[in-house]
Amino acid sequence: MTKNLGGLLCAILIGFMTATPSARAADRVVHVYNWSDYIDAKALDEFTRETGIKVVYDTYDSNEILETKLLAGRTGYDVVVPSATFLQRQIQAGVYQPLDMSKLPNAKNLWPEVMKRLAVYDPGNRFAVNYMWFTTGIAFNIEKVRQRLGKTAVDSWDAVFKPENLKRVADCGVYVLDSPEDMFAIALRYMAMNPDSKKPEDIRKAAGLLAQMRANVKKYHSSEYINALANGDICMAIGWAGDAFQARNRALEAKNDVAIAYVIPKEGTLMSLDSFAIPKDAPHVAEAHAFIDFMLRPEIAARNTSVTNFANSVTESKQLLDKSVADNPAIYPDAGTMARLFTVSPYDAQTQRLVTREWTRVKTGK
Ligand code: N2P
Repeated sequence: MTKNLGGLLCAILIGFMTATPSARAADRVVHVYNWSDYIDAKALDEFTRETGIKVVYDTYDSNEILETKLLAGRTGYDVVVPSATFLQRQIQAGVYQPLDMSKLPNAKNLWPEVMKRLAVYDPGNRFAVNYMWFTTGIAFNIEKVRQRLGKTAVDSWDAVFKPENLKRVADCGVYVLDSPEDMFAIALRYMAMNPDSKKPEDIRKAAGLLAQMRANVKKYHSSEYINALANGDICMAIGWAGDAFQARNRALEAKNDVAIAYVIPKEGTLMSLDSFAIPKDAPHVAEAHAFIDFMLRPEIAARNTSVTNFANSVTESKQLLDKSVADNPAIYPDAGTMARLFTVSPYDAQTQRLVTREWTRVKTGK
């Protein structure tokens, strides 16, 4: 009896000891809100396996969606990934908490050049660390576009802004990013105006150029173009670099004879920086730091870039990448390409209202 009781107690004790760590692990969670098609899903599993922290992962495809939630507060998110201009005004609106750099030892791996560029939006790099940086350009189906534009090379924004060009490719399907910040900056640059102009008359001129595209645009959307290009449902998209290469790779995997290319037009384009930040009311601050720090490990950053084809800013990760990614100037721009890239600053409230109104008019005609 005593012996049996001892055995039972022992069994309970062993059961308790083995159950406790997993029970504790189940308690730890981090809620991440990130752009769609922007991470290696296996990195999330690995993070959970290693730290015991479960990841609740949710996605969006527009800064406006993220901002609406952040400004309403109590999102429940622990980690979000705004673009730099939005980050700046969200910092000013007080929606973020400063990062605890002592909890981010891997931040030492960040490329100083990118963090310097980010500091323009987040002085002193207090609220954010960079995740990815990239350009906005033209992704297209090589064969279908060649059939329609002939020898006209797609190396200029002329391909989309000259009505006669866009009209010729309209029948095979054109998507445009539903991202006014990108589209206004690019239109201004194409018209040889300051891409960062906040003058109402400049914004209206850019809206005029953008509005004349509407008849030839199948959809304004910021994520569906990846599959639509890969499937051959559309032949051209104004989109983000990594997404374009994901479309190319999905088509290659499907062996469907669709070949996709991406160009940074010669007139130059917008360069954007997407960064990790922690909302002020995040429920799991320690877990948020653990998550961000994990993503800053060179081998994890390299895997995220290999899968998404977006450039990360972890210096040591570049040597771990396949040469086809690391040496692709459309992913990691070389000095010559870099010189053609520009960045913009956030819209003040009044300009934002004008841009929102004009963008609706561009898309709907009303
Ligand atoms: C990922 C798009 C991220 C770039 N699909 C836009 N911030």
